[in-house]
Amino acid sequence: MNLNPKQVAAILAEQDNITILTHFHPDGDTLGSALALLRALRKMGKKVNFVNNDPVHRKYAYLWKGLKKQDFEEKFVVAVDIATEELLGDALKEQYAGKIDLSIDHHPSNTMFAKDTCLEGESAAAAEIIYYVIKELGVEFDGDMASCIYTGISTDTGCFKFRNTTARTFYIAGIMKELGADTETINEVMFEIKTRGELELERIMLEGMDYYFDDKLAIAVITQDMYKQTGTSEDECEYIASIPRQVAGVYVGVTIRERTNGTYKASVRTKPPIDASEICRAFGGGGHMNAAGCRFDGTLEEFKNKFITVVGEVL
Ligand SMILES: [Mn+2]
Repeated sequence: MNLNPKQVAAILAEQDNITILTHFHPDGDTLGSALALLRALRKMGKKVNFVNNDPVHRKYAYLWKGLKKQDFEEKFVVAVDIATEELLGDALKEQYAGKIDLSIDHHPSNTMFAKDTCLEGESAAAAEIIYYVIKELGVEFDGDMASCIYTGISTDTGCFKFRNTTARTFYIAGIMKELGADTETINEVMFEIKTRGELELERIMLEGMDYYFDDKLAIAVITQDMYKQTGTSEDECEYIASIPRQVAGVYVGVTIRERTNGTYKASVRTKPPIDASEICRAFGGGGHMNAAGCRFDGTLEEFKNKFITVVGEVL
């Protein structure tokens, strides 16, 4: 059964000693959702921590400003913005697979891995659902919570540019602004400022970008060597996946990244009517209509060629 935010709030109200899990290579939505919920539950007097599989970029530090890790014996585990147990990352998967009590998510590809799930596939961000959960919990919003929700919503919509943005997205963002979300700083940190290294990485990536099918498909590659060369790292450069699709005429933008273990992953961004999650399913991945991802264990050439085949079939 798919729970609604009211039912989620009723379950959470009964629980204590809660751990909130984020997805691997945490982004603004999984972190913003986790921290908004954590702050709300702590306001109710509950003991709550959040856990990440990977290091988190320092630009997100304001999300947990003023919070300390609490000491308790964990009794209830919540996953936010996580479609499959694979996406927990290796360490968290090892520890929590099969033991997650509640999943709050907006990926239509959610595999229903948790005991209870609240899945709203039409939400632009998991943070939209978290907003309604907190409202149902009856906790009063403060500026920090509003900033957390706003971060989730703005990052998953590319600052309200992507097609997942709905009237409800703007509505909730408006309420967050009114409740004290620091939208100016968040927008600047998330969408405006880049380091010289990041710009240099973009330059090298664009130089090597290849086009196929009359420029309808663009494939860019980022290697570990390129991170080294520019002094950047993967968690700093999330936004880069949206660049290939920015090209006029491109319907499918693929950004392939080499992982530290030598395997590859790809972010796929599409324009309508092309379904990014359908493309990624051919690789065992998934996601949303216009943004999805997958991993691959073979060589870079094999990965590229398979994309050319799969995308050729849907174009
Ligand atoms: Mn999300």
